[in-house]
Amino acid sequence: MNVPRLPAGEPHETSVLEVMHSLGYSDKDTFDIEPRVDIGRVSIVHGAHCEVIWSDHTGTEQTSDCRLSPSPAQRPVAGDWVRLSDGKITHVMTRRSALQRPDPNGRDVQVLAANLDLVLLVVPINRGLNVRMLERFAIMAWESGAQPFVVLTKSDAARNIAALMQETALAVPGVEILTTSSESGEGIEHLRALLHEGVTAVMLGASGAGKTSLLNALEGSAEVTRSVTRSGEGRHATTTRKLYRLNAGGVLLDIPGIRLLDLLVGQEGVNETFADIGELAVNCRFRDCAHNGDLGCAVEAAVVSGALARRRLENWRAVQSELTHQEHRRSPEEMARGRRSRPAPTADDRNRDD
Ligand SMILES: Nc1nc2c(ncn2[C@@H]2O[C@H](COP(=O)(O)OP(=O)(O)OP(=O)(O)O)[C@@H](O)[C@H]2O)c(=O)[nH]1
Ligand SMILES: [Mg+2]
Ligand SMILES: [Zn+2]
Repeated sequence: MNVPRLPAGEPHETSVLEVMHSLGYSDKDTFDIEPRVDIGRVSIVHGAHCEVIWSDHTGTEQTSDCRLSPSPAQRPVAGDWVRLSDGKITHVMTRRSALQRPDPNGRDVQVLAANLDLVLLVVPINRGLNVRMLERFAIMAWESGAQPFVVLTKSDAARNIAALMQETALAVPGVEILTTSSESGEGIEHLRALLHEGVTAVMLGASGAGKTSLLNALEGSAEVTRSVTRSGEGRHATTTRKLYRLNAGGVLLDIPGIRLLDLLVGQEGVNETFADIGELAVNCRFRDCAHNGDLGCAVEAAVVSGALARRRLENWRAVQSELTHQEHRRSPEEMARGRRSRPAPTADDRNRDD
């Protein structure tokens, strides 16, 4: 455990820690608070500027509008801890977790939010459950290094909730599920209890899933929400990623809706989300079994015996092929070279001096 090093007997330093705690600082953070060093947390990034909430050395809370450095390595996102000097960001602390998706240019990744404990998978159930979407959000959450947690929304307008919860549990095994309604208040108290001091959570969900409404229900606040079209296009209410400090003591990031196509698929996240298939695969004859007509495949045998839903395997295959496609997109050189056994050198490889 990483206990912040603070000199004893200096009352103002205690207040520095208080401000830090109100910003979500916890023993999971791997940096120390040093005397006379200004540390803060990025609450929102807009264009070439970002807002940082920080404590000066007397423990007085400050909010600064900081210019971003043009170097991408120093480019903070909402949730980042930063060191400041004269109101300028001098250092972005190493992230202990990060929610990422493919960059719109398709070749890189974009960090959406940093230093998270919980990723709330916000999925509406008023029109049934979108399993494909839920699975992909779960993959993205597992990849982030934070704990996924499913928040099913709009329960007031849903039917057959027990069946939907069962379907959810099958899609994301091992992940806790909570049903909520921002209209009736169902589940809001439970959610509030989850978001206590020291917890940083982000809401991941499609546009119109009810993320901002949850924030309002939790806080009694009135951030603007607006109905969205069925396709989720064109009328996104939330356009920035922003960190809110909750009355419950925790910190919650509200981000714009994520489209299915924008999701980052990673092998680790796939393995966690499809842990049931992984368990069965232990008994496949070949270690690299593709569970697709391979000899001695235990996964396909489970589908035949009824132990595994066929749809589950089909979804796994779809995600696997997306993963391959994304890897190629991120590495066009490799694609151009065709299927050679040796992967194309990455920038890191080229910088090695061997
Ligand atoms: N019936 C019902 N409708 C809800 C509930 N929560 C949200 N809505 C409605 O769903 C619509 C979208 O809600 P938002 O909270 O703006 O959704 P969002 O996830 O923040 O959407 P983006 O900001 O675009 O990502 C609004 O019309 C809300 O009134 C709920 O618990 N029950
Ligand atoms: Mg919103
Ligand atoms: Zn197999």
